[in-house]
Amino acid sequence: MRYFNKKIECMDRKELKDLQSRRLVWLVDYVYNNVPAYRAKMDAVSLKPSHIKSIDDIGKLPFTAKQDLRDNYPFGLFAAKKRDMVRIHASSGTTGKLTVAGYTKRDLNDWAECCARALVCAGLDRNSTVHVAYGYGLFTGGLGMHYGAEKLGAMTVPASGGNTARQILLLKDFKADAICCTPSYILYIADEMEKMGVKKEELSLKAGLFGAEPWSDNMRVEIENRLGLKAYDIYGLSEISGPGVAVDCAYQNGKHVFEDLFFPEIVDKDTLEPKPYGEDGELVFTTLDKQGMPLIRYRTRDICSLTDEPCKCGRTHVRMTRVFGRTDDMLIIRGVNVFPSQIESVLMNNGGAVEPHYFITVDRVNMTDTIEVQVEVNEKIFSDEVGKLEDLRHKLERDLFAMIGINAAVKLVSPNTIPRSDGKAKRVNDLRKLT
Ligand code: DLL
Repeated sequence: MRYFNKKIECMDRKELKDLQSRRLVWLVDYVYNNVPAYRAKMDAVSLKPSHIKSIDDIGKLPFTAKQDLRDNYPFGLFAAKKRDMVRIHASSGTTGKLTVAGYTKRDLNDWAECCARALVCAGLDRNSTVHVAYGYGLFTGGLGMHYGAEKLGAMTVPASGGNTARQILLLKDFKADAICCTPSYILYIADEMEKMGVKKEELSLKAGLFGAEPWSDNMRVEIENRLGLKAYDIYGLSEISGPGVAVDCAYQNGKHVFEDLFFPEIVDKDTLEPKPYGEDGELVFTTLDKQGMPLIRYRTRDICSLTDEPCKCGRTHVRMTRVFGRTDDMLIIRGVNVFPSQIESVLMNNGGAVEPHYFITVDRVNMTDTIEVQVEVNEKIFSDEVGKLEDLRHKLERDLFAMIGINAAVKLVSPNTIPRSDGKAKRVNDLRKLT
């Protein structure tokens, strides 16, 4: 097994805990003295930096939420001096202002290391060619993976998103060993390859690092089959750094969280009480070594669980499951909580009859919530007789009812009708919010 930083990635857990403790003690003192908003939060609960002696004290610290970033927009949570900040990123949320993140040189170095570790997890090394098709710009995907690939010493292709025909040409001609993009974009690339008559064997892809949006194990199988590569899940968020907070290893059995830098907790999304490993809840991160914009107990809104079961790869850092929903993309339809990921898993469990391209519309008609799921049918089924399509539609409606407990109308649409994205896919339109 190969690692980018074996000493850290395979560190004995007791030693890792000591490292986390030392870093947390530093961090709390640092933010207390450099970020007025943190000082105010701590003062409000009469907490002094000296009260934090080890990582076990983390529960004493107040949470940080997206609203804190908005309230301190744009630079109010920066802890380092302006002259030491060297990079800004930002992500657009569903509501209002951008969420801004700022980095010092050391932060960029740590982040690049995380992405380099991730690439090694996916089996790459300095002899590899890495094609980065995440967007470059304020979004962290492109530049994050780019600097990671360079740090690894791989030949890096800064393709960015868009112009899919050219991407395919570059993949073919430069013989990239790996591609980094969203899971929805790689499927789009696969569709375009089919149209252009390019076979997967004409490319040299062995690995893909896919993330920035939720995806499922069924989607993994589809991607691996269509592209002939091994698909790794990579997780991250701009507030914490960007891609490379956690990543699958060769065993693809949960993403290792780089715990020397990001301390993960799972809390109950309503009571905010910490939950033990193995239980689902909201993922919370503390950045243990960041200078530019350190965050304490940042509520990601992502729902998943953690495990500290040993992993066969030898890495000792805990693993997180797939993100199976966000507290803020959970739809409440006729009082029932529904996650788009549940709908996706039903659609993808139909033996390949439908494509992983779907769009959910929620509306309110005569005071009652309605939900419609449009999904693309594969070419073969679409050209079959109408009776079969009707059977499929009824089956999907029954399966959806069994999964989510409410009736959803399914509309089968012809291949390639649902708009594709070269970045994060938009899959839900909740028209109720507009009224
Ligand atoms: O999406 C960073 C990133 C870029 C991660 C490239 C991986 C690859 P944001 O735009 O700030 O940052 O969005 C962060 O995206 O809170 C999750 O809800 C979601 N997300 C990111 N990775 C995954 C993943 C980047 N692997 C938000 N699975 C996060 C599920 C993911 N959701």
